[in-house]
Amino acid sequence: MTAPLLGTTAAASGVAAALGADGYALVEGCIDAEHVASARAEVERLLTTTPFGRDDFEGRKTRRVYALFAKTRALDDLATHPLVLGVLDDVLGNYQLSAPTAIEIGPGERAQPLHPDDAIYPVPRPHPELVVNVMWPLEDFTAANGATRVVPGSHRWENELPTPSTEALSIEMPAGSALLYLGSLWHGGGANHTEWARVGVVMHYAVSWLRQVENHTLAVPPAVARALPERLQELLGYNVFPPFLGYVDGRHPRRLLEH
Ligand SMILES: O=C(O)CCC(=O)C(=O)O
Repeated sequence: MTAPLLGTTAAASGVAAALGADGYALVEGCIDAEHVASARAEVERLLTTTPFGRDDFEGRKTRRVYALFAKTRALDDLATHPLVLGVLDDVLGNYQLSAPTAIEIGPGERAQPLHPDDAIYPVPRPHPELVVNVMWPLEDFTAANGATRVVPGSHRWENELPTPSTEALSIEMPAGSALLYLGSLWHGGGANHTEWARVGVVMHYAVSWLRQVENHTLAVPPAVARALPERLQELLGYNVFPPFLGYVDGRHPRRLLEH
């Protein structure tokens, strides 16, 4: 089985259609090698002070960098990539960054348990899509080094659970690709059987009427947020879901960033 490959000229509507059909879509060539290298260098820098995970879900040989937008500017462009935002406009409508995380799966790590990311919200399935993820591999992802695994079509499952015979597909993809997958899709990080760590950044978005998994308006100091592009400020939570969900003292939260 191969992943749907939409190519560099993929239009947002085509990617959204693939997400609806399969639960995931792979778009190669979204960022160039220079961009990958600068993002990778920054993530490597942050990883030097990042501990390993605390349980089997985070991964005991896996390191995760949270509060990314407080720590580096190298990933801002990924968060606001035009193709991604076009797909999100189509699939989620009003959305925000929820749990953006850099993930380094270390040598010897076991496969992460399969899960749907939207299970964190106590909303019975099926439901309208609440979450979309974008995995940005900062090096080539292979089945051997822990490529993200997906269960195609599982976004349509209601109460089914994976079994030992469930076929999870490792999405092999070159650095610079974007793997989009719905929050309702069962997926997980792969086992790393190589001697080298696998590094990627997952940008996790949720509809704006839900609570963000990470509280970015607290994680990113206002002095940092103030200097960011307006769209990124909105995605971090300086926004309302119309007409006024999320106001601060009766006003749009963007006002807090004005001098
Ligand atoms: O690292 C990956 O490939 C996926 C990680 C993931 O699904 C998660 O941490 O929720």
